[in-house]
Amino acid sequence: MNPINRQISTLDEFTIQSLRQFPHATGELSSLLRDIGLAAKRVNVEVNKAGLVDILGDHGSTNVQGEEVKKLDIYANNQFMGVLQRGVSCAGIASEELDDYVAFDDAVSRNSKYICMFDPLDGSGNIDVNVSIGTIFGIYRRVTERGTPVTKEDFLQKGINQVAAGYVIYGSSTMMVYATRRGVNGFTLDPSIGEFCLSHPDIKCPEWGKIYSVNHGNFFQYADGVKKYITECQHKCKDTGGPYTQRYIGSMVADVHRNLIKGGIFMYPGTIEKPKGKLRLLYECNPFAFIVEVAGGKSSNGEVSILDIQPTELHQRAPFFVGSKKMMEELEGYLHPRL
Ligand code: AHM
Ligand code: MG
Repeated sequence: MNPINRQISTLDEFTIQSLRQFPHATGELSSLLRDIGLAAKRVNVEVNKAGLVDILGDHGSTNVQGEEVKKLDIYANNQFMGVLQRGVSCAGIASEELDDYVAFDDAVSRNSKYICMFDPLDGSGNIDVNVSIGTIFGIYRRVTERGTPVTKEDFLQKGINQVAAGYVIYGSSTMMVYATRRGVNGFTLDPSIGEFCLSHPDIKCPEWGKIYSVNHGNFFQYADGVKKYITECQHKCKDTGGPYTQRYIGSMVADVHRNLIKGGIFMYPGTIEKPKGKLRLLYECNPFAFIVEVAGGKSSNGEVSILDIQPTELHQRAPFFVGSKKMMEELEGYLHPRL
């Protein structure tokens, strides 16, 4: 086909097209995903000129709206919270950047069906060195009555209850990837039209991969089973008989995105100092566990699927293992050896 005639769906077209298959759908989820896409585009503009911030204005200076120049993760948090609050589908949010959840308290929001939890700018420590960073989000149907303000109960849901989850990667190109129970699809931002366009339809995580991603600096702090598995990764690979390849960017969005596409395993285990590891269950682990499981992979905290953990606190942490199904099963063999 002549490339000029090729039709590429934008994120909006794709979500509306998906709606047509469900005549009873209200369009609220599509509208929420569009809001997230809009916030992502705004954050992308700022992330792309992050290196210029000190040149354009030091902290303490003001921007064109007369507001103080804020750290990018606060900026990102405010963008995501703002579009969701102004939208018509979200009754409240919880964010890695905020101490408590926020119940949107206007009549439209109180009537909305969904809540959203997000890490507005994951890996933000990497901004200064121009390494890819990202946004992570999980969307749930509220469990309290519509028409009332959301409560903590709406946020302390198991990951398995997610209706959709996704991430935005601000990388060599900017992509938004989201999953619903029906599949995982990836959209690349076309800067010439300012739209996310479907570039990676129906993503499946390969059953096997050759990549393992873990912070080796913590090796001696890990449990014996994890150490044994990492050592095994250094010795064998199912396909080639050689060792697996180690890749660790230190930006989970970039690490898990690569492993989702190419096949691989990502691990952030508990350590002696921090038995629950570093990553937040609600904002980081649950969305990625959902995306990778929908794509055919597996997730675990070392005991059960991440998606089966009943949260008790908004900011609780969990050891996190996620990736290709067979590699995860291989890992589980080391964590729970049969006697
Ligand atoms: P953040 O939410 O403060 O940005 O931290 C999360 C990030 C992940 O993206 C990444 O996988 C991890 O921290 C890296 O941590 P470490 O440097 O301990 O390996
Ligand atoms: Mg984070």
